[in-house]
Amino acid sequence: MATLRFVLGDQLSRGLSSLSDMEDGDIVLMAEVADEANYVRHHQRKIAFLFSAMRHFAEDLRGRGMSVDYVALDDPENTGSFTGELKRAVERHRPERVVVTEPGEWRVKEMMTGWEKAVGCPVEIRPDDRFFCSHARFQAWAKGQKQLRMEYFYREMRRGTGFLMSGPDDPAEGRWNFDQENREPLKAKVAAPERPTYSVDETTQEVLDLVAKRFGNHFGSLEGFDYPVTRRQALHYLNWFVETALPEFGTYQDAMRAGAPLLFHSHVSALINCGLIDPREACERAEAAYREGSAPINAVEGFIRQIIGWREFIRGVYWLKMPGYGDENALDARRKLPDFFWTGETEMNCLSQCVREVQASAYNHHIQRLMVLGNFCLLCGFDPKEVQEWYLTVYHDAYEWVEMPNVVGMILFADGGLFASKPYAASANYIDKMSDYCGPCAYSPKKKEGEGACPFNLLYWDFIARNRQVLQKNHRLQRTYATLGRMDPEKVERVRKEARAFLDGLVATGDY
Ligand code: FAD
Ligand code: DLZ
Ligand code: SF4
Repeated sequence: MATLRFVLGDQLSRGLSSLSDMEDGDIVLMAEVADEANYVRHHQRKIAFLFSAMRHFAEDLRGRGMSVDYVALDDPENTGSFTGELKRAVERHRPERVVVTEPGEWRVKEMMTGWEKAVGCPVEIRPDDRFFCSHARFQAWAKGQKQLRMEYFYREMRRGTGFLMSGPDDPAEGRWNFDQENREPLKAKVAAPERPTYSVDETTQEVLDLVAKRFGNHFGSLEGFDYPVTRRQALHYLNWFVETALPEFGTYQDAMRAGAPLLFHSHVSALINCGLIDPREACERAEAAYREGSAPINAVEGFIRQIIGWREFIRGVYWLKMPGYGDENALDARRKLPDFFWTGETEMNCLSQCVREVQASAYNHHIQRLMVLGNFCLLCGFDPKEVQEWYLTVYHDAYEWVEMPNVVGMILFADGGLFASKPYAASANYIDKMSDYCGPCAYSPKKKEGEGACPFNLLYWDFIARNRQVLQKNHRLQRTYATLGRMDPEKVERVRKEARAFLDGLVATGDY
């Protein structure tokens, strides 16, 4: 009797642990299920990308001689859930056992642990070894630490992987981190490189039609879909990035420009998260570019740090703190998310640009997510649950394991500072320095109060004053609270009054 190997939509890797010992007669199961598309109402582009990538991956496996049982969304017998589809497949194939790779999300892990009982045959759950750091290793590293610091974890990962190391404890060029070089605003004469595009084949067109029909009322647009959907395209794209955009990736990592959403960013998160690109090969290619002299250390170190540092660290935090991490709300934030997060209809140009870009492409780069949208969510005090749902819905790379710690810990400080040493709160000055958003905006980044003052300036001091009790003991905010203490109390009250009027004016119908 054969083994049934259930491969999920974010497990599209030929080297997946659940496929490692395929034998003749074994069957790979893949299923498009409505529950996964609807547990949040994912961006249409994300669903289309994933279904197309899944269908192409199934073909790829078949081309390698494997037998794949693929259940499409519009199969009349489709039950709409992972458990339902596994149950039906077990009835069809009567396997001796089921083998799976552990999922990315706690929700699905809970489901998986019930499968043996639900389907009536043994289910083996294997670790996901596409990550560099196992759950056990992260737990051992975090043990006994009240606050987790990514920078120290990252050094461990550098030592362990050997990326950019000159000796066992010698980072290349004598430094672990070149972030100081990576904060340049974009000069007007610097043009963003043109990206390769990938044409829509018959399989992708079928999926685009299916998504338009079944999920046309979800957020976002399918227009101009040109993202890689096969392993070959993903590799082609990665190589393009390393050769063309990586050299400037570091320098302009924090810059933002209206109408140029990608700049020098890699745009590979969705490809890595679904398995089409292995994080190891992404780092290896980047390191090779450095060794060959075609990309500088600040770019390559910055890119590798995002992957072996932040990405692994964030996953570690998720599995360390689940379940319950998503319920944290240290700043007692309760405000509803305004409608313009779904429509982009706001006079605040920075927010409007970011929302319209994500509507069109299911993508914003990190600084847009962190310092524009995230900063605004923090300052306004939006309910962490609403913010989590938004971030999980709108991005094509969004999975709870990576979205949740970035929202709860990084932007909202809702975990009370488990890994952020202080909240990432900033006034308009930062956005003005790092982008060209403020020029045409209805508000002025320079005005601190009164007619035309940028809401970020009002909200910043309101946030600091509103959260005094929780935040004033944070040593990194001592100077901020000292400044607040020196400010004219009448001015503070005027600014706070304007901030409250702004907040009360936000329309949040909850209709989106
Ligand atoms: P690049 O800037 O080119 O970086 C290279 C790679 O590093 C990324 O592809 C990604 O794999 C990794 N990376 C960088 N920063 C992080 C980080 N903070 N956490 C995890 N991985 C990181 N990333 C997701 O993949 N899925 C999400 O759902 C997600 N939600 C986020 C929510 C918030 C509030 C914030 C602040 C960040 C979030 N990120 C998320 C992290 C990061 O913004 C994206 O990975 C990045 O913007 C993707 O674009 P890129 O591929 O061009 O990245
Ligand atoms: C995100 C997603 C969507 C939209 N649809 C499917 C699907 O139909 N079938 C599938 O196997 N996976 C899908 N996924 C990815 C899963 O949500 C993901 O595997 C789990 O969240 C575990 O990380
Ligand atoms: Fe955003 Fe304020 Fe600048 Fe307008 S002035 S773009 S609202 S930071």
